[in-house]
Amino acid sequence: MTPPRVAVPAPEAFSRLRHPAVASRVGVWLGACFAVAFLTGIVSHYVQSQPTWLTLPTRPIWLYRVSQGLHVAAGTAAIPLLLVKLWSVYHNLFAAVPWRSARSLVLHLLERASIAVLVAAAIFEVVTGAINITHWYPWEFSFRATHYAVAWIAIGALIVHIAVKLPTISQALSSPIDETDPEADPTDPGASAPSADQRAGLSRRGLVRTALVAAGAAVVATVGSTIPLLREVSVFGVRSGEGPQGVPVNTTAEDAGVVTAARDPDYRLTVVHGARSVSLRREDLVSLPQHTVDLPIACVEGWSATGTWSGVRMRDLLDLVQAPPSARIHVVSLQESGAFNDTEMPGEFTQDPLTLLALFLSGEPLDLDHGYPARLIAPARPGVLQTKWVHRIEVLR
Ligand SMILES: Nc1nc2c(c(=O)[nH]1)N[C@H]1C(S)=C(S)[C@@H](COP(=O)(O)O)O[C@H]1N2
Ligand SMILES: [Mo]
Repeated sequence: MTPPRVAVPAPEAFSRLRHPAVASRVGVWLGACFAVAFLTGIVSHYVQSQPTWLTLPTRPIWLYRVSQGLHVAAGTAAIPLLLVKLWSVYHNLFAAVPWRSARSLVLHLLERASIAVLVAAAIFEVVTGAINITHWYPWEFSFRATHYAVAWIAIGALIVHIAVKLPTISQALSSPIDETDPEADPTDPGASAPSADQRAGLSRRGLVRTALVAAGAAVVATVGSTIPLLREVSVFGVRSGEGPQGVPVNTTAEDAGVVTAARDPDYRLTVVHGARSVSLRREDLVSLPQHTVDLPIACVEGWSATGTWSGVRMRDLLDLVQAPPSARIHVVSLQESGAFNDTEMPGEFTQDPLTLLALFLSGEPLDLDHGYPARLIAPARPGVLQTKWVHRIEVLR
């Protein structure tokens, strides 16, 4: 009697796909995404923490825009790849541990423990990153410190994993992906000549291609927040690219609770250097020499947009209080609470002729949501440090 033909793949078709040939190929791409995300993550961490021992580059002006765009794109691509990778190997986690000797038992358990750490860390990074780019902070812990610490755990566990699996990986990568030679791996049901059902189903090559297409599609669907040309196709981009004066808004003046203070006619910018200090109204700032620069706001969340900013050079303001060359400063916002209401700016940025205390965007006075009466704008810096509603600048040394 001929068995009935069914459209669903037979179970052995799945076991044929859950194979090192798939796991290693998807793993190579996933590893590449993790490497890019790790390196650009280190960049972002230091650019934000600005340790005094490190001189940060101020050129090219798009440095942070590109590096953080890559970070978010690599993390996004990693999501479908991680799912396919886990699907192709998870049965191994529950397989019985072969009992040969105490030593082999310990080695097996150690290997599984390291994979458990890798999987947990990888899922944590991808999930917290994805939640962060939607600008939703549902946790108590500091996102940046935790995401950074777990990245080291993930990359360490990844290196151990690659080292342990190297023989399997190199064997899998050097054999044809859809191997049908029974000699190749006698324990592999897919290694025997494929049945009609198996041939009709998805091949391993097809699965790897599908995973890569899904990763590419995920990137294209989100990266438009950074690349204006792709904005139209980026249906899941977290920022539409729209906002007052053509630049998206991260925190509005209302959210920051600064509407009254920012509109107050008694607003003064105070610049302090030791015992010296000057107090300037917005009109005073406008009557100082004005400069215009094209610089991007490049948010850590991956979106970015270029604005044409005009205002006073930071260096000119610091000269008013005779600050030394390349002085490090502390910048304070009218905003009273929140993590972004004050920032430090190292000397390489305060000295840079492109660093402005901006008063205008696209030739109009700054929108209240973009930081009216005055906001920082500097090259190659993350958006989070481009403080809005500035009212005090202190020279640190
Ligand atoms: N005072 C203050 N400044 C701030 C913020 C803030 O919340 N408060 N957000 C920062 C972040 S995270 C970004 S990305 C930019 C966004 O600037 P925009 O809203 O003008 O685009 O402002 C930065 N400056
Ligand atoms: Mo941001």
